Amino acid sequence: MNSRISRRRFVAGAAAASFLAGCDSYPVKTFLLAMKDWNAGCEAALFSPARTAPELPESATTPEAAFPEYFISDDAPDVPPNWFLTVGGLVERPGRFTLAELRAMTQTSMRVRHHCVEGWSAVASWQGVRVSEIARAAGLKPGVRHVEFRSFDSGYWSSWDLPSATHPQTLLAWGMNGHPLTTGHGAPLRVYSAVKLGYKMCKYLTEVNFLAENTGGYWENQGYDWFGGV
Ligand SMILES: Nc1nc2c(c(=O)[nH]1)N[C@H]1C(S)=C(S)[C@@H](COP(=O)(O)O)O[C@H]1N2
Ligand SMILES: [Mo]
Repeated sequence: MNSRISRRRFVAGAAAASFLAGCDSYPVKTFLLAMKDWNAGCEAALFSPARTAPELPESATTPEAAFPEYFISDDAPDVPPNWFLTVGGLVERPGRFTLAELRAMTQTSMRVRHHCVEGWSAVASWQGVRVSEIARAAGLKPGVRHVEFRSFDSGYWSSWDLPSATHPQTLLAWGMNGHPLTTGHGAPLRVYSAVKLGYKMCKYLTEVNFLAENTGGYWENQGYDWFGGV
């Protein structure tokens, strides 16, 4: 049985996490909010696109039934008919990609550890196309600083700094452990990255937008660290 965790439990967990972090007292909260901005700057300064996360052996793989599935919708959202990915924003060649087109591009596979802010971690391999390949295909215009990922999961989204999004271990993944994604894990396409916490990796993708501005995110706008580095 898959350990599906409902939105209610997830939100309860998030509230407990912020309580444990001491966010309930006003002076502490103000201090932490100030620290968060300071942290985001520091984390970005420490981030090196040359630094890669360790890739793990097959023996480290978590049994799939024990790899949690998170989605904010009440049920895992079904793939819309005639699904395609829209790529837009400040690009020379805005366009659409079908899954077949994405699978015809250069493919990458990596087995890494997933880190959820709620305290669990798990290991799987992920198959897909690097976001840097998509950026190359689309042709970035000057001024792109952020990449926004949008989904068909009740409006879930996340925006990233460009260096993390174009890191060699950041993929638009269609596969998990060598098979197509299940609906629970984000079918037909999700972000998977070795350099970010779970909530940054938008599942059920519909759009990738290369932007000047930071457009926040579903959890980020509720207080989770925007950079969300591992
Ligand atoms: N669209 C969408 N993407 C999402 C989420 C979500 O609720 N909806 N949850 C995030 C969180 S908090 C985590 S930990 C991972 C979980 O990925 P998994 O379900 O494959 O374990 O997806 C992330 N991406
Ligand atoms: Mo998460």
